This record gives sequence, C-alpha cells and structure tokens, in this order.
Amino acid sequence: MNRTLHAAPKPPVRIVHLGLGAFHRSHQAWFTSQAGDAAEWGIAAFTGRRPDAALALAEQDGLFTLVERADSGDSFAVVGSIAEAVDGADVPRLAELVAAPATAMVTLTVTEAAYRLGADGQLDVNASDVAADLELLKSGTGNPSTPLGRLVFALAARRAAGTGPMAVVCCDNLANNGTVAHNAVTGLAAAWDADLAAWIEANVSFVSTSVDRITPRTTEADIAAVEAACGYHDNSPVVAEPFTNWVLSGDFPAGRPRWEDAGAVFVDHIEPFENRKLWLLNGAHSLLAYAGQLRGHTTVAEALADAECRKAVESFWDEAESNLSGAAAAGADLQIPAYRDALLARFSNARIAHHLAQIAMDGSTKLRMRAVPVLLAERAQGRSGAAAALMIAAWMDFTAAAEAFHDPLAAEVSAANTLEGAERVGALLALIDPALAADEAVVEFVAGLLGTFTAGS
Ligand code: CS2
Repeated sequence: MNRTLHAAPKPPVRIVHLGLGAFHRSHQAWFTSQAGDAAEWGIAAFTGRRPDAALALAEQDGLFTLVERADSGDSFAVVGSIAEAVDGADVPRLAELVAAPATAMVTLTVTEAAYRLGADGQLDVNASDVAADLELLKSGTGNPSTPLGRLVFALAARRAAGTGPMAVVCCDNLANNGTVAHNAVTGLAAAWDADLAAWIEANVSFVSTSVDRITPRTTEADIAAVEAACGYHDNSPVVAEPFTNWVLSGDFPAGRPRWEDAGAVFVDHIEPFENRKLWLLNGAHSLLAYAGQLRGHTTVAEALADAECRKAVESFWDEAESNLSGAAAAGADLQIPAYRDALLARFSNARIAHHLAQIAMDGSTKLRMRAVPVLLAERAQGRSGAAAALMIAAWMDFTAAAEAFHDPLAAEVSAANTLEGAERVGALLALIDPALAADEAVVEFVAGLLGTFTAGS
C-alpha cells in the first residue's frame, strides 16, 4: 500500500491561481492534473485569508488527495498539479510569478463578493477595502490586501517586465464572469494608472467560464477516511462529488493545458450554459439553504427530502427553465430535463453532507445572480415570478432568524431587519436590486411570501 503522498515530478509553474480553497483543488487543479500535457502545466496557488491552508499544503509539497464521493462509495487519487502553495499576503511572490515569461494565465476563485461591482456593473471604488488598496497602490507604501488589488499590482509587474499577453480566467459563480473580472480589474487599474489600464485592455484576455463540482468543506472525518483507506496522513484532502463540468469561452494568448482531455468544453456563446448552472444548480442551492434551514435541516440532501422544499425547488426550476431562452440561437442544446434529473440525483447524494450554512453565506451577492434575473424575466413577461420571489423572501426570513450570518452587507442587512413590514422588505430588496425595491408591487408581493417556511409546518 502507498504509505506517503506521492506523485510525478512537479510541473513547472505556468498558471497562477488566486483563491486556494477546496473548490479550486477539486476543479481547476484536478482538470489540470488530468490534461494530456499535465507535465507542462503547474499551478502556483495563493490563499486569500487562510495562510494556514497554504502552509498545510506546502508542507506536503502541494500534493493532496481528492476523494471522489459517490453514492456507492469513495475513490481516492493524488493530485499533483499544484507546484507551489503560497500565503496570499506574499504579494511580491505573486508579482514575480505573474511577471514570469512562462506564466500563461491567472485563474480566480475569490468568491462572488470579491469583485466589488455596484448595481451599474462597474467597480465600486468607494468600497472601503478597494479604496484602501487604491491608496496603497498610489502611494507605493505597502502590499494590497484584496484579491483585486493584488491582481492589479501583479499585472503592473508583468507590464513592467515586458513578458507579454496573458489570460485572466474567472472561475467564480457569476453571470458573464469574464466581463465582471474585466470591469473590476480595469476599473481599479484605471483609478490607479491610466496607462496600466490601457495595457491591460490591449494585453489581457478575460475568459468567461461556468464551473461546476459540488465540494463541501473538508472535515476531520474525511482526513481519517483518507488515512484508513490510503495508509498515509493527508492534512488537506478534498472531498467532491464525481460529477465535473467546465465550460469556457475566450482566448488564451499564451496557451493553456489540454483541459478538454478531462471533459472541459470550449464554446463561443457561454451565456446559456452559465444561466443553466447559476439558476438551476446554484439557485436551487440558495433556495434550499434558506428554506431548508428555516425548516430545521442541515444538509442539501436533508432539505431536498422535505416535500415543501422540494416543491419550491421544482417551481423555481419551472420558472428558470422558461427563461433559459437564447440557448437554441447560440446552437446550444441544454438538455434541461436530463440536467434537472441529474441535479436531483447529485443533491440527494447523502454521503456528501453539503452543509446549508456554507451555501447560505453571502446571500446578498448570490441572490443577484440566482434569483433576481429569473424574477425580472418573469415579470417582464407579465408573470409574477413567485418562485424566485419566494427564494428572496426565504433569505429575508433566514437573515432575521439566524443567530449570525456571513454577508459582505451584513451590517446593512441587520439594519434593514430592525424595520418592519414593507419598509423592511424594501430596504432588504434595495441591497440586492435597487430597481426591484423601487417597484411597490414587487415589495408587496415579496412581503406576502414571508413566513412561508417554518419548522415542521
Ligand atoms: C454553492 C456552490 O456555496 C454555494 O453557493 O451553490 O458552491 C456550488 O456547490 C457549486 O457552484 C457547485 O459547482
């Protein structure tokens, strides 16, 4: 039996990643390790807020065990694509690697909330952390602390080094995520140095992607399971479902691994695929996260087994599906019935223990992508959008009932929750979509859906 973690010799760094979390490892790192040319493509992965995660991985040479957890059992594989695991605070190392001639791209999993775009789709340069980084960049007195600030700093180093064009590949769950990353990066660069912004426009390709692999947080039990099955101790295994999906659209001016060998798909029009995933998978996830916790459930599988939650999910899918237009025009066959069936099976995988509390985080940002577009599309066609509105109402109920919740707008959400009735609903809606909040009919409709999910009802 294999008694230590081991893999083939480390591949050279050609990819720099920001956001070294479990999802990056089960998804982009796994796809890269499975590419036919994997030996040529190593990843230098930087953590965001978790220096301990970088250290734990660095101590095992970037190697980790991927546990594929199917309904029927686990399988184990060592992933060797991470050549370097680095604390994100080491901005000089980031700049050095992004500026290196061999580096072809920066990939990102920095969370939806990190892009700091306002309702107009442009960077909110007044957000306090963005403003602080901008000051640092301008004065040159310290290292930026946001992923965006760090990336812009590193791109300036690439420009200075003259090492040429590269790609930025956004792998966060956002609609048009390449455009989002573009607007955020160029917005900050322009506020710092117009010449840098122009260089980025001319040299950096922003690739849009739709990413998918359910990856719950690793537990102590997972670490013990790896030890029992593999005979070695791995401090940083990752557990994920067997399913993987990656759809990409855009240019890679300095090359890329053959991710298609592992099932990645390259398309010209990504929007129908993004919407299918964001609305059907992530939308159902958020609905289950709020409705399920209000009804006393802990995991996705438990919530889905509750007939009330299941009914709400199916209704939301019906609404979402009728707005997944444009797919045929883009030549895409989205195979929605099969996709829905597969989602039910994936969500029901009880061995995965995907915690609703993890999904419930950052609701104000996630609902903008998961509920608002469906609600707007329904209303534009003269329908009520009841199922999408119910997701928003469940979030409101959840934020009032939860002892604590994680959200970039937590203070604003809590302040709104001190109000009552339509005033409260309007204030909460305004945090997600100001136009919806200005529509009295929507406010009244959402208010009427409050209290739908209560324990045991
Ligand atoms: C989840 C996603 O936490 C969440 O918001 O909806 O992380 C989801 O599990 C992934 O997008 C699946 O690919």
